[in-house]
Amino acid sequence: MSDHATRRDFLRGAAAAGLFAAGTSAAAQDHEQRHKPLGGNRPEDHKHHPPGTPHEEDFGGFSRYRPSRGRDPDSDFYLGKLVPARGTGDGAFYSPDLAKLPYKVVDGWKEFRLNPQHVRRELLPGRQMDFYGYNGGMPGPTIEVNQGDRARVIVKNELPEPTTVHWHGLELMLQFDGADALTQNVIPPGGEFIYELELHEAGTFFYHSHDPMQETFGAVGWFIVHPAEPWAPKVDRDFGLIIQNFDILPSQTVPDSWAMEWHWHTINGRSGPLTTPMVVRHGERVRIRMLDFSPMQHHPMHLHGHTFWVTGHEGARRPKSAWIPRNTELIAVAQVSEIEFVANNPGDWMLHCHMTHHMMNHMVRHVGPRIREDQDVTSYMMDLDTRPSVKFSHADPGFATPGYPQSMMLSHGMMSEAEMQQVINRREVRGMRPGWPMAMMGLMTTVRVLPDDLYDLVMHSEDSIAEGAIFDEIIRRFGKPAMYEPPKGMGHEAHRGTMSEGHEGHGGGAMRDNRSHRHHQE
Ligand SMILES: [Cu+2]
Repeated sequence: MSDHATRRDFLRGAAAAGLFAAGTSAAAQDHEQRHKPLGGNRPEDHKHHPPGTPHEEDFGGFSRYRPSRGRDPDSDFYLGKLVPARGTGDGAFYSPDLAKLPYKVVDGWKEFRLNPQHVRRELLPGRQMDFYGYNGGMPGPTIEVNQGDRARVIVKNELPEPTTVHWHGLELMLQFDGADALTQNVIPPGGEFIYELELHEAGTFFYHSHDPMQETFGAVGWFIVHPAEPWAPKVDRDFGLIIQNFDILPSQTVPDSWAMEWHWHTINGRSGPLTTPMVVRHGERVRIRMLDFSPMQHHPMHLHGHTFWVTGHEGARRPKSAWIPRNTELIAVAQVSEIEFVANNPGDWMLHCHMTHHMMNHMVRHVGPRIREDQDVTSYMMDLDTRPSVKFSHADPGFATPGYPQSMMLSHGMMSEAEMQQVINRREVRGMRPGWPMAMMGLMTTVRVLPDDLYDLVMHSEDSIAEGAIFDEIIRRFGKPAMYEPPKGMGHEAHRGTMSEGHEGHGGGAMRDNRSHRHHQE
């Protein structure tokens, strides 16, 4: 289906469903529109061919558009293993929230300029921290080349201390390996060093400072080498996620490189809920490359709603006979896992680290919430039966633990309205379920699988989309609306101590415009 046809279809369909919130600020009108079904009135018809779902193909019992596994585990299409791309995406590598490093061709070499430097990065709205990165980014900008290319990287050290750059995984000429002392002299502050890399490999590599302390400050970036012969099957989407942990002590903005308790968890330099969702079309073949560049923690990354194939690592692509189906993939320090799956299950699906202490920031003892306020720990430890009761509330003054930290810089417990707007006023999150930021913390992000018409509405239209409208429509088309309970008081306002107006009773039925009607009294 062409993009034009798709757009026509969704405009027609979306208008009928009242998905456009523009000019419909009255709550009653919103409510009515919200419950008007899109297209026909027989949802059971949509089970077979919901709106926005292209024609089915047969892949031995595996469907591109429905959760399914296929009949024969040894078939090429089992769990979507070799199901081809839909042809809807361009398959270009895309690392949300990270830049790409430009180059110019000089005498047959692709010439990049990489500047190690101090970088400020906003991990969450208002949480500006200090790092070591490259060219204004932490992680640094992505270097992208093709197998067979020759790359020259001119590194100018803008750090206040010496550095070198290591090209992780490349089988390169010894003198360019970046291992200071062992293979080269350090690059002094203000100094320059030229690395020449002749790329016979293909795969997911990365560059980083070879000073361990600088690594804990964030000095890393992608080095993607695309294969001369494209990997088969092609993908519609190719995402990259760099996972990191930092220890940033109370009232500080600089990571502690000696620490062992990592409590800021980031994906591409952002913590949930500020991580940017990966938005894909229903039925697309998707690749996600994940690098763990944490100082010393591994991450079991778990994807909801889909089973993926592990197709490669930082060394190279796996032979297809060695692909492994999983829904949780453990990635250790300095390792990459590449996963591929067919996005056959519409909705907003978490991709998150499954270690409980990485599921939100500040899950360590020296920064955690003090749950028994104003009590002398040593006295009640002498007699555990006298322990005072736990008080666990963000509004609890016990959170103001001496020394830590002004408002704890918790992920969203203490966000101002303006800061929350920074989270929810992004294109990629439009129409998600009210209150969704409460679920996204620390080392978490989202894969949004949207039927074509809803994808175009979210990603390409300038129309405003009411909070929850896309989610509701997916429930209506693919879920069991009669059994669905809308959110009650789950708007993010309800979870902040400073909440001034509630939405109890409205819940998901509150069809609010993200941009202009958030304070509309309903
Ligand atoms: Cu983890």
